Amino acid sequence: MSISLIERLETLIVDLPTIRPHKLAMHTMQQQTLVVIRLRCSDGSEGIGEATTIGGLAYGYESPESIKANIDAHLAPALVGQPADNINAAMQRLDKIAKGNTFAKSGIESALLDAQGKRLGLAVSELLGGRVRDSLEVAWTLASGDTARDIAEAEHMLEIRRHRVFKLKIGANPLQQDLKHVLAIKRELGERASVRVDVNQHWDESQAIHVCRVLGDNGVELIEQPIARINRAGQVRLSQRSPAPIMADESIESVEDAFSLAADGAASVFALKIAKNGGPRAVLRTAQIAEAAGIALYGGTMLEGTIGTLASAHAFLTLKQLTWGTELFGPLLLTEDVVSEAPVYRDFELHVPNTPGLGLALDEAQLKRFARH
Ligand code: MUC
Ligand code: MG
Repeated sequence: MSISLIERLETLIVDLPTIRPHKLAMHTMQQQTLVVIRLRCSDGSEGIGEATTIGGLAYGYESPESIKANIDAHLAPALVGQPADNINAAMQRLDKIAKGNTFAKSGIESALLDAQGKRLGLAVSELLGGRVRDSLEVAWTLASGDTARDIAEAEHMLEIRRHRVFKLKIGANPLQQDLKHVLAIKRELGERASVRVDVNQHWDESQAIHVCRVLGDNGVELIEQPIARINRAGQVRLSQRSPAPIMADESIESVEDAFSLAADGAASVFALKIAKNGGPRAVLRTAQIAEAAGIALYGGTMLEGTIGTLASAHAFLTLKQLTWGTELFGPLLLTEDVVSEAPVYRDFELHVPNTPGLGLALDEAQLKRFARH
């Protein structure tokens, strides 16, 4: 007999300001929008989760508004009255009534884990089998849209020892302009930093074959999702020919995608994102596929705030290998957040406390201030 039942699942859309516009190939973010999920249980425990995407519907198939609507109308009613402490049963129930919707499911799975962790007095990483590290290297994304400003930003991050790995968002500009931008930054930072690029699917194979070679030959260490996710054969060919490893990001929209990518040999690195897999437990299934296939791992982000960032971090703390580190910098892109304590970034790493659940508390006043009405 379960001692705790799910009583209510509440969703709240929160709009938060960012430190500067964040330019991606498909969208320029002027703010970030989170869907905060509160899971109330009959034993009085509460779980917090977050479901966050980028640019409304510009990045993925779920928007903050559709996430909220689908949880309110379909996912929450399926869970009310169910045991709160059986996460397998709850998530299997959601998979039965809802196809896809991995962002919404990820927020709910995070909330279930947070509540269970608080109930048992265990950190989520311990619930997931145990952490093998306490901190994670965190890359920073240079995406101001201006080369000189990006260089100044990188120099500042090196100086304050917050980041020494930089991901450059490219793909929106003509190829030669993007190349000039990346090579100028790499030349300036030299061996002091690792420079990588994320193209967000904006090249075609004929462009990518040439540019990946130039980037790799000039010290760019990793190339993320250069071509469209649907061009699987092209990605296989590119992976074989590029001197720098190709990382799959948009190509992975489910654990099943991860399996077929691995089977096809379409990437030598996977970006792990809880939102694209359906939660911190689901993302570990993708990690296991990668490990079995000899594919390296990177801890990705959908630029979540602190809740989603910590939910990701707890999963990544348990991994055997995380060769390419993480990019869990979402909270640092925000000037405001809805939790009472900011996460700790120090000496190039995010340090994750080993306290019950996700290890955070909501700031009710901030939640009220930034909630969309
Ligand atoms: C993406 O495509 O990887 C992650 C970091 C960042 O700046 O954008 C995201 C999305
Ligand atoms: Mg990406």
